[in-house]
Amino acid sequence: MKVIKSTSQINYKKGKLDAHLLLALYKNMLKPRLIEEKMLILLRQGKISKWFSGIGQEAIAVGVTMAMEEDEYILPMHRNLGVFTTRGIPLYRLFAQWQGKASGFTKGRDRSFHFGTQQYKIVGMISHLGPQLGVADGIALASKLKNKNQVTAVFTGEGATSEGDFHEALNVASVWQLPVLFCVENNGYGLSTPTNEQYNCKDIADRGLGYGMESHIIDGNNIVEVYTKMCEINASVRQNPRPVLIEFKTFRMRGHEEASGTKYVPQELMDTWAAKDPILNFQAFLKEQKILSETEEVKIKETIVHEINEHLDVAFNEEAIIPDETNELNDVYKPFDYQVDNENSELKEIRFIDAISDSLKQNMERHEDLVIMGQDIAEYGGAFKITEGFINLFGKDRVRNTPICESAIVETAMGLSIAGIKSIVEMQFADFVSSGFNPIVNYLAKSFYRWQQEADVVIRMPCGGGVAAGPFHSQTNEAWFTKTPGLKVVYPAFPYDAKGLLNTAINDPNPILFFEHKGLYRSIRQEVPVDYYTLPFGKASVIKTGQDVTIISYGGAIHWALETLSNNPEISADLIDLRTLQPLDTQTIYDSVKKTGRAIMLQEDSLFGGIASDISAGIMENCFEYLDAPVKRVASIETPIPFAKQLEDQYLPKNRFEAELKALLAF
Ligand SMILES: Cc1ncc(C[n+]2csc(CCOP(=O)(O)OP(=O)(O)O)c2C)c(N)n1
Repeated sequence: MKVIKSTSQINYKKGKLDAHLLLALYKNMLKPRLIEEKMLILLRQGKISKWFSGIGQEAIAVGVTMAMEEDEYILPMHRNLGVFTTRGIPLYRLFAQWQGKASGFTKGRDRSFHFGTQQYKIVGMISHLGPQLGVADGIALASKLKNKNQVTAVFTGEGATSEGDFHEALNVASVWQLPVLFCVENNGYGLSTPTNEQYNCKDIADRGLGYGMESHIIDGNNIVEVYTKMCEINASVRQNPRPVLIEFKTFRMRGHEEASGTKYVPQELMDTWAAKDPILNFQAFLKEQKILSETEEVKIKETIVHEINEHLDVAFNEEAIIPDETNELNDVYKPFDYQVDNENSELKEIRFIDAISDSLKQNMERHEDLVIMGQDIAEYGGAFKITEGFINLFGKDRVRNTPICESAIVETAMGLSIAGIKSIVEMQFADFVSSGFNPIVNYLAKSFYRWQQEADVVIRMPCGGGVAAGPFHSQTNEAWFTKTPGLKVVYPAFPYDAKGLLNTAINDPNPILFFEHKGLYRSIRQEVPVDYYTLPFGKASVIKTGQDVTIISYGGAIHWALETLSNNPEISADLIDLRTLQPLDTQTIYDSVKKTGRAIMLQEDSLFGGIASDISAGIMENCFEYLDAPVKRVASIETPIPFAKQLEDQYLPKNRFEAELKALLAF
């Protein structure tokens, strides 16, 4: 810190705050500033990578954090070093995190502030910015459901308020009256974009009205104002849970990140805000008030600098991580100890849809916190009536109608998981998952690998064609997810499997996409145990056994294969129902292909990039010398799925399968 001002330019109203507390606010702001000044030197020396500066914005992170209880969650962004330091994280751990070392928080797997820690009740961002806001909704929902009287604070820049996630998260928080503090740091620029190109209202706080939400504007450079107002708001929200939108006016004094500079910012603006520096002004104020002497100031700074240097030594001296492929692979999924639970109960013939409904009901009984969320699932019972009657059994707190906002609800589910609550999200149709795609593939899928935080969420996906419902109500979009490490993908074809696998999915703490072919809902019946039972993931079921060919399929297409075999009793085939696509039971596939020497895949999705392609490649790589014919994939044609029946029939592979199977046998 170079300039020392003699008089304060900010009007501090210290009210009842005592000298001890004022000094604590000062020290807590000073620490991130001095760390940053050191980081800027290290950056110039090439000793650290990218740096996002929060210089000039410290009062917000520090004031908000100090106004919260230690066990209340904070979800910071990339300029909130002050949150991490105020929560008392040992500095060497932060330095190790930034250097990609093992004593950081992500085992070198993610950079800068992209991590969370349950120990310090901090949930760090993902690069996409906006998803933080919906995750805060989930944590706050958990606090409300458990009557904890806690607040959750989440940060965002003004730039990220333009993302849909912001709108969705505020709307959900307001409709559900969740105790979230939405803290917008309005620092003038989003990278190079000034506020007038980002939004078209006077203040972001004005938006509160539209969401039916209380809002405030706070001088983000005035630590006393930030702290006292946040203490007041927090006390009131703990008593009376509700969301509050708070706009902190501040300024970004350095580049978006160090390499990007500030050439596009008028010098005048820089000078105006430099005069409002939150630390220099507060320091001058403390001196005016005789709370801080020159000697104390020097001593405080020396102590912090000493701490920084000591911890930097620790981090620099720590060995670099030695890559170990097994370690990496073992951390993609949270270990799950599958429990066999096969009660020998009475059997009852039920439809596929009843199997899903039974499983959900039995799980709501077994897991007392389990929450189901989805559009129209409460009184209306869901688009397919699967949760009909559930609110009478479990109440509206646990069977939650949601606004139409797939992203925010997936993020809310993530937040619930962070706070220790399992949840199930029903997509009204699997097609609509695209509106919640980002948090699934970037937040839920990567969170365990990044910082060992499970995403204990099942996303139910009513999917599939053959029902003349057109391009947006017929897709089977499992391939969007099978390629993303961190997700499990389950796709049953029979009521027995549907119930047992859904039970396992709900027990498993990993994020699971559970596909339910809606064409099977009311057309497929089977005898199913009335009581609860589980089935393991990664175990295909061999429905028919034979000698001449291996047929591999799943979901609705299994029933086309069965029909083909029943129409052609002379064909001797192994028919493998994969049941789960991730994990995939390659052993059963390869054993069968080695026996029959021929393999054909039947997939409802269009061909390119589907799971059939990967299975085909796997067979080539593992069973080549056993093959008597090239591996064959049969799938839908490369168009979107059409509406008119004759077009849909042409699109789907059902009618082509028999000829392809016979051609393969004749090869
Ligand atoms: C979805 C997404 N789009 C773009 C970016 C690139 N990006 C990262 S930070 C940023 C600016 C964010 O501005 P703001 O929210 O105002 O926060 P600030 O950096 O000013 O603190 C941009 C464009 C991103 N990370 N994620």
